Amino acid sequence: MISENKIDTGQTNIANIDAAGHVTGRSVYVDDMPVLEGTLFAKIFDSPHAHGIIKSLDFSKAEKMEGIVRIYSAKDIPGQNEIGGIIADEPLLADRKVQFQGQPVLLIIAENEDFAEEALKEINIEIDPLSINTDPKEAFRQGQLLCKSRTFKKGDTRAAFENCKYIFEGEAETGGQEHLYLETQGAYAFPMENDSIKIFSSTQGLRHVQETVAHMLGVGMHKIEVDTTRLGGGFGGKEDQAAMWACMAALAAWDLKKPVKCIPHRMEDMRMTGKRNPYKSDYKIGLDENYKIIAYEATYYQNGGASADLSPAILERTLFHGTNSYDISHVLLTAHSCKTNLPPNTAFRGFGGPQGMFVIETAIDHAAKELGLDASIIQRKNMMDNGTEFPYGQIVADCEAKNCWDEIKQRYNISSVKKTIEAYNKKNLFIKKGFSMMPVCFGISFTNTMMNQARALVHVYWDGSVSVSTGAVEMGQGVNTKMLQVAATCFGISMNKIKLETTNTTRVANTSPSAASATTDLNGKALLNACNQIMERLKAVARNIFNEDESATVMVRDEIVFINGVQKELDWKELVKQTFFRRINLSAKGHYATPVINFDKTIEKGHPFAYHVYGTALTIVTVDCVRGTYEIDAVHVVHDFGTSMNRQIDLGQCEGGIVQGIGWMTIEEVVYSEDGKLLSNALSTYKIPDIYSVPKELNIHFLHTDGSDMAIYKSKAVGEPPLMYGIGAFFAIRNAILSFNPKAIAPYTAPMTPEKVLMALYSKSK
Ligand code: MTE
Ligand code: LUZ
Ligand code: MOS
Repeated sequence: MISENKIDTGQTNIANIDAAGHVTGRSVYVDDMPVLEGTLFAKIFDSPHAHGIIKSLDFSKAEKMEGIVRIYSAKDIPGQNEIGGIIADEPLLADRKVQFQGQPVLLIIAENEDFAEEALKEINIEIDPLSINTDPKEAFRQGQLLCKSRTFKKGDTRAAFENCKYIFEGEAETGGQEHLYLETQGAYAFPMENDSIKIFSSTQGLRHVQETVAHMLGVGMHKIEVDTTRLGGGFGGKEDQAAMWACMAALAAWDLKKPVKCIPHRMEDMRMTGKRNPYKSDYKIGLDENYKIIAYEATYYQNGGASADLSPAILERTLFHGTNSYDISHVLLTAHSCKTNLPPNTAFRGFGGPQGMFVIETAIDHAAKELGLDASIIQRKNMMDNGTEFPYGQIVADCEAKNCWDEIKQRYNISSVKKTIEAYNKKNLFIKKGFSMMPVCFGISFTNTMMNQARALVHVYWDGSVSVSTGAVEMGQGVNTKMLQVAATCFGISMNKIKLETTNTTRVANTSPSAASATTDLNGKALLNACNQIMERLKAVARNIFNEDESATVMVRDEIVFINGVQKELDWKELVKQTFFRRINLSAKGHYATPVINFDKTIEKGHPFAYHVYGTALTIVTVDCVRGTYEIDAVHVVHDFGTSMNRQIDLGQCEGGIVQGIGWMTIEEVVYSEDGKLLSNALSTYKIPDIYSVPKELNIHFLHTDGSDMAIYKSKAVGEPPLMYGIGAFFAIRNAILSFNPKAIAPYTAPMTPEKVLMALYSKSK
């Protein structure tokens, strides 16, 4: 007997279908598309000041220059001059006021980019300066908030602190992070018949691009078609912020009836787009004599930049992950989204979760240092388990937190790691090692329940080949490969019979962005739904051909039809043909909406997540105490993948996420001057991890679990959670510093750059 089709172990090692294209340079990005004759090029004139009133703006000379077709300002926008996704507070082109350096003011359309760049030099802007602030706590003091502040509350912290033996308070700070996707932002817009526009956009969120362009032009969404082949990385930076470039290209294409390309150079991209939200936070933690955390309070000051963008949603996820993997009875978390004169900060892998987790890890580390313990003692003692209630009301189920931690402990023997490090540090005066443990619990689902839906469109052509469209955007995370696996498994056919189409708003409408690590779950389940519909029709035809009744089980394996487990003289191709001859629909639209989830913002309680992903990382580092430089010796992880449907891709996501997280915590430093100018504005001044900075040893172990039925094929979401293992690097380095200089002043301020390490090594507290 052959059983129902499910992803079997033989199918979990399928290579990413994009691998060959990527390494041979054949993969197509927006800028690789053949350029249509008559195409014009867009450049943006952006504000040189971070805050002020535009007194005068003179582009009369620029307009007359060679190759310049037109220059657009705010007043030339036919519909709304508005690109804000959650809150309408962000103009496409600055009108009267500028609020950050890099804010678009004018759109220049030229016959080529060189002409446009020459024209940029001839634009004169005069700005009456207003006061500039780049600090979130200062913004809070001035009452400059982007949205309503939020509070998550569980128990009664005030009363609980009365009963705590130990109470510690302090501050924590995390920096920004530049997305540095290999492919910069970009869009290529074509005027089409009947006043419609087709846009090829490098976006994670096609619906947002479609909607924003439609509003900007003052037309219905049906007039705007958005198409995305793949992204050269998004990491959250193209969840909302792709819309601006599409609007620029579409505005000119609409007006001039010519194709228009708008793709910024790297430095323009870095200057004009937002980054991961930096946070400043205050915490207070209370423990009893057994080191059980009784109460925890945190106040987060999120640096939102000049407009809300996705910051209100990011703020929410900070609250959701404020207690990470810990079971704490009394919790009070308050979060403020602060308006500053920086580019609007935005989604970045983890989406506020890492920022929240850093604060609780800081509080625990602080307590441990004061109590003369290893942080790991407090971490393990307070680990959540089934039945624990999150501060937002969801009850922990299928908890793997302790399992991951304990498996790390068993595999690597934490106490012997500790002893080895102590012995090493005793022997070596100017080289010190340190280690840390970093548990992670990350909720899967968009925190906005409404967004947890997806659709897919499947055509089976009558020669047996298949076309699959979903709302998922491939950005390197391998979602297309996983989509092919879903369709191939459901149909019982080879993956090379299936074509994964571009993501397109006319085939799959109203998509949620490819984000929140939920792309594969949502689109995979919608796709499975579509494939199952077609499969049911095919099965009925097979029964009909062999005169079987309803009770006969039909399946296709390796393109051969089986009835009641017995192989038949009928293959997939013939079955499809017979179905078509009977005039039965070989296409289907699938839909999926995550069941169970809900959240009531009025009481800040509910069950927002379909499930959680768990894991623990053990990080070991070596610090050169003469130079302040460091190396990550090892990161050992036990991660809960559920039942991975593609181990290669999932491992890649884990490794990439960890290295990106380590980068955020160590060497990546977004620096603005006091007047709001981005100083780390190029690859020469902003350092991301390279092959030399990755951990020398990186071991990722698959936790043995059953997975969750809420995940596609029980294969849990993997995109974001591993990034947070990188937080361990901060604490491991800090520990190494303290073993060199126990009196070091080493604030909980990330990133822990070599410069800061050096300062700390030779600092001295009283
Ligand atoms: N991996 C690559 N290679 N490139 C990316 O841009 N984005 C990350 C993660 N992994 C990203 C990536 C982010 S921010 C998210 S939310 C998820 O992938 C999105 O894809 P998923 O929902 O399919 O996991
Ligand atoms: N985007 C979003 C996200 O709109 N909502 C989310 O909850 C989310 N989570 C992670 C990443 N992007
Ligand atoms: Mo990822 S921050 O959800 O794009």
